[in-house]
Amino acid sequence: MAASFFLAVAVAVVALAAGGGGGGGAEAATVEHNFVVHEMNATHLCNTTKIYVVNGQLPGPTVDVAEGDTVVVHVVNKLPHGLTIHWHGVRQIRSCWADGAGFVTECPIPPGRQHTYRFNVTGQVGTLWWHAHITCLRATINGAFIIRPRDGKYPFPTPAKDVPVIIGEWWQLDLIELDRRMMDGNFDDNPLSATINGKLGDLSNCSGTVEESFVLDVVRGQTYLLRLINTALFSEYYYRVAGHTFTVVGADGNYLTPYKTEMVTVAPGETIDVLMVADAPPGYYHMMALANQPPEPDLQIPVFTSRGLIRYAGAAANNNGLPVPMPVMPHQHNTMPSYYFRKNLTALALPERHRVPMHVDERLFITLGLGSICRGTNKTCQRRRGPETIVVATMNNVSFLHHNTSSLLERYYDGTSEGLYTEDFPDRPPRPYNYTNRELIPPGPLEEALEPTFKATKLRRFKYNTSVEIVFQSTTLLQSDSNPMHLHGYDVFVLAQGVGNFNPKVDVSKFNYHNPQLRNTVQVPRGGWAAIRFLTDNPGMWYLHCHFEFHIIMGMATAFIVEDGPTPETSLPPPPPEFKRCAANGFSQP
Ligand SMILES: *[C@@H]1O[C@H](CO)[C@@H](O)[C@H](O)[C@H]1NC(C)=O
Ligand SMILES: *[C@@H]1O[C@H](CO)[C@@H](O)[C@H](O)[C@H]1NC(C)=O
Ligand SMILES: *[C@@H]1O[C@H](CO)[C@@H](O)[C@H](O)[C@H]1NC(C)=O
Ligand SMILES: *[C@@H]1O[C@H](CO)[C@@H](O)[C@H](O)[C@H]1NC(C)=O
Ligand SMILES: *[C@@H]1O[C@H](CO)[C@@H](O)[C@H](O)[C@H]1NC(C)=O
Ligand SMILES: *[C@@H]1O[C@H](CO)[C@@H](O)[C@H](O)[C@H]1NC(C)=O
Ligand SMILES: *[C@@H]1O[C@H](CO)[C@@H](O)[C@H](O)[C@H]1NC(C)=O
Ligand SMILES: *[C@@H]1O[C@H](CO)[C@@H](O)[C@H](O)[C@H]1NC(C)=O
Ligand SMILES: *[C@@H]1O[C@H](CO)[C@@H](O)[C@H](O)[C@H]1NC(C)=O
Ligand SMILES: *[C@@H]1O[C@H](CO)[C@@H](O)[C@H](O)[C@H]1NC(C)=O
Ligand SMILES: [Cu+2]
Repeated sequence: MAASFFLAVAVAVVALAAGGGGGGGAEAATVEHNFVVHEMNATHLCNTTKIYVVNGQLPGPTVDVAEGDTVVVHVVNKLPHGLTIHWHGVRQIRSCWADGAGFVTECPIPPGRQHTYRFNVTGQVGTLWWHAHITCLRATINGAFIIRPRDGKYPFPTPAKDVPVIIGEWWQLDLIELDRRMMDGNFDDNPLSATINGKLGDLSNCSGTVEESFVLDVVRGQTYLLRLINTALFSEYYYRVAGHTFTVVGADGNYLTPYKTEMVTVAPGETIDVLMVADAPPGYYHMMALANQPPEPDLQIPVFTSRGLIRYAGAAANNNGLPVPMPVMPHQHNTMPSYYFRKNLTALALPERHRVPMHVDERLFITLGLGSICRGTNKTCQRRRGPETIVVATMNNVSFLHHNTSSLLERYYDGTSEGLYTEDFPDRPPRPYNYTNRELIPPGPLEEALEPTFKATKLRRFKYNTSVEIVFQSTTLLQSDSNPMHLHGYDVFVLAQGVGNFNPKVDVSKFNYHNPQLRNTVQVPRGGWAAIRFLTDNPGMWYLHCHFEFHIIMGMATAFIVEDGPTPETSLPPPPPEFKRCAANGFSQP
């Protein structure tokens, strides 16, 4: 059970603020939460382990706001280590200080201390989420962040009920220990199971004890809005419900053109909103989340699934003796359904939000892959997954060196960045090669010359109001994963995606300027590419990283500096009075 201090925590205080109006809807409110982050014992698969949670809940509390509201969250850190909370997908316009990216926008809240995050939610509607953004803690410290339309009107029939469906993982290993091992290039650890809303599901059992399943109660004829969120550290998931279909209506806090499908796919960091009509004969139906992964010769992880249940009101307890239908899932090695699913999605173009910049000021081409560095202080070492190397992840052949005593934003703001980072993140790969050649995957033989790399904190600076185009290219260097790339502080237009190597001569003609999706997380296909465009209209220090936890820890990350514009309204304000600088949090900077 949760410790007693949890009982003293008020769940949410909603207070009306002055002003607001807008769209004839309800007035803007201040939504206030207390998050007490603490250790808790949990028992799964016959083993009691210590986990890290918010307010005794797994998943954590839902933040539920209307567009235009102010959010205030008081975080009390009762863990024995540092903590930050990131508001994943919230644009944080001119409030970069509240972004909660550990050592990027703030130094972590020390054990026993508290911090208040305060920000506005403007111009976004749908589902986002929040999570710890330090080490691997986000596996259990996470929750849904729902933004409702200010006027209460959806561009689709109002659902009877909406339900977060959080797909995650159950880790038996301590998450701090997991982080330490991954940083050392050790990738032998795996979760024990996938979870749906924290439940492992009845396909998992031990000593005859079956794990609990997530159950969704429905009434025949009603429509449900499922808010899917992938909080997993490792995998992209396929999700289906037997006997039912979905209409996809949103993703990452933006509406989509309604798209009918039997299956959705959601990568770490992404959210997908779907409508599901309970239109089947009353009874029980299984839902299923299945992780996909590249086939061999890529290194294999176990197959992760979680099974849940749809239960119709009035259904006989024994389902009239009939077996409960199971959805038919793709093969776990078939990653193409993910590609086709995303290709079929377009934005529900809103005139005030959907102006794709038609010119490009800065063009980047960024390769995503793995590499290796020598263990210890050796300058040369035996490559090809030998004991002398540490496998790392790279963007344009730079493996991001994460700092652990300073905040990049603070040092940028203070003008004291020298020695901490440089601003020479490369705009293109230093050494072009056949990025998707299968012979770059061990046993090779082509990877040996390309895998040596290095660690450095290289950032990229942009002037305010710059139109940036980036083509991300997933490579097969050492492995052939997809890469869910997440940019803080922005939604980006996804102009196109493709398999194989990006070829500007052919592929630019496929760009969708009319109604491209706006996403904060862009799944760059396995062995393929994705092209994005955005306008630098939000000054600050914005983390850009892969949302596979092992990739970010290994260095598939950088940060974008967006300079102030010409006016106070286009500039990053000073840190708010309640903001705690690194020194105040006990970090002595080099
Ligand atoms: C978890 O269980 C251990 C062993 O029974 C106990 O010492 C510890 O106090 C428990 N922790 C919490 C947070 O309840
Ligand atoms: C939120 O919006 C209000 C009203 O526009 C403004 O006064 C306030 O400074 C904003 N707060 C933040 C943290 O951006
Ligand atoms: C229970 O989990 C702990 C922590 O990961 C692990 O060391 C131990 O071996 C597990 N015990 C069993 C019976 O699986
Ligand atoms: C437990 O799991 C195993 C393997 O998945 C399965 O074969 C078995 O039927 C399950 N047992 C129960 C009681 O559900
Ligand atoms: C849309 O999805 C269907 C079914 O998966 C697929 O056959 C089709 O190719 C997709 N459309 C596009 C444009 O990718
Ligand atoms: C460093 O290089 C030497 C000579 O090649 C080798 O014997 C040693 O094991 C290497 N050290 C590490 C940590 O790989
Ligand atoms: C902090 O970073 C330094 C240098 O990058 C590294 O040597 C050290 O192990 C890191 N400490 C922790 C606790 O991660
Ligand atoms: C690149 O590699 C792919 C996959 O192995 C291969 O089909 C293609 O022909 C190669 N392209 C070039 C230009 O060598
Ligand atoms: C990365 O840079 C290293 C030199 O630092 C070089 O040996 C290697 O071939 C490069 N790899 C790629 C993929 O560019
Ligand atoms: C941004 O730049 C465009 C021209 O590229 C200009 O028309 C616009 O006024 C600028 N906006 C701001 C806020 O500076
Ligand atoms: Cu990645």
